Amino acid sequence: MINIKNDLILKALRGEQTERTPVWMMRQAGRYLPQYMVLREKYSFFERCQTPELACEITLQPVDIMGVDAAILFSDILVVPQAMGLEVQLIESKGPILPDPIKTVNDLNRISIPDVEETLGYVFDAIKLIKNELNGRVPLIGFAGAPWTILCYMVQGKGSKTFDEAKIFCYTQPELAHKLLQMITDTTIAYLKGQVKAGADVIQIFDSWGGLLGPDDFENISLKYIRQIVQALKDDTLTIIFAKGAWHSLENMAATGANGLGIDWCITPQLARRFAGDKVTLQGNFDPAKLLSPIPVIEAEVKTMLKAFGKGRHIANLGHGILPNVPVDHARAFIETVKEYS
Ligand code: 1CP
Repeated sequence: MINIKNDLILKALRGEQTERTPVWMMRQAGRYLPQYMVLREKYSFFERCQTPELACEITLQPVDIMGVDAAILFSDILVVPQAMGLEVQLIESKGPILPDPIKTVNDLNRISIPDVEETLGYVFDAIKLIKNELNGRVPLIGFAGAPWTILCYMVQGKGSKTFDEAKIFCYTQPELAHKLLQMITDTTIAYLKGQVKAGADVIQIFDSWGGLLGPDDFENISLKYIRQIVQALKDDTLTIIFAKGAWHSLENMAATGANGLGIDWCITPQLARRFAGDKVTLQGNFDPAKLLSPIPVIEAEVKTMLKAFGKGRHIANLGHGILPNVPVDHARAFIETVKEYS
């Protein structure tokens, strides 16, 4: 085991005191970095995910270039439906396409709970390589999509603002939907345990579309399954739940025993803290579009955000992924302002 030199994020998640607020950015390995664009031109998306050397190089780019306090594995949440037997294509400028989505019981018979070593072993190989290359500089965050967010893509077959087909599937065929959600959950638990075994120090669960559900549906369709994942991992690693837009359920999310909760910019840090209680670390919540402001504005707004969170139990981050059109020096101003503030 290599000792982690910069363990600010691990300490913050355990509720220990840190000399300053740690910082990373969701989607920090991506299109805003010219070094990523070079590899994007040479290799297809899944080549980049499935070749451990490429995934490793891309994962390390923001650590080397931006000086963030954590690395996040370069991969995608949609490798899980792919491993379960659904075809996933990534079309440039169109986003993900699943040409044969799940609509009926017959479709469910086309997929299975896979052997994760066999189908996702390339991710575990990438993690081992990344841990080696990081050599203890910063912790490595592994991740998966929340079962509801994965169902969204498996049923809708593509990105959507409303995921109405996925919702209708859950509302009109609940038995089938819960069967699918449980299959995704079982696959995800095995997958994340594999990531931890390979060396991931923290696991984040991305429920990007959690906010499309009302509070009762969020509990029944999403949190019920996230809870199973957090429970299954709690003795092995530190966990963060990021359910975008689901601020109404912060109290219930905190009760899962997760170490951290991600919040977006549509809730104040003060209100999020009131809902979540004081036994969990909050992560967020800078509006990613604000990184397009002039640098002095970014610096002032970041300080306002840090003040609102107050001291301790906070990991600075964006409220969702970084946008591809953000200038690198603006993203760096975000990171540097957090690092200098104390
Ligand atoms: O180069 C490209 O054009 C590919 C764009 C891209 C990238 C860089 C996709 C396609 N995925 C990724 C990597 C990725 N995806 C990471 C690792 C990199 C990092 O964070 O630094 C992570 C954590 C994800 C997670 C992911 N994929 C989420 C959850 C987080 C979020 O942003 O909400 C979701 C919803 C996806 C699906 C997906 N994959 C890719 C795109 C463009 C999308 C979104 C599609 C949509 O809008 O519905």
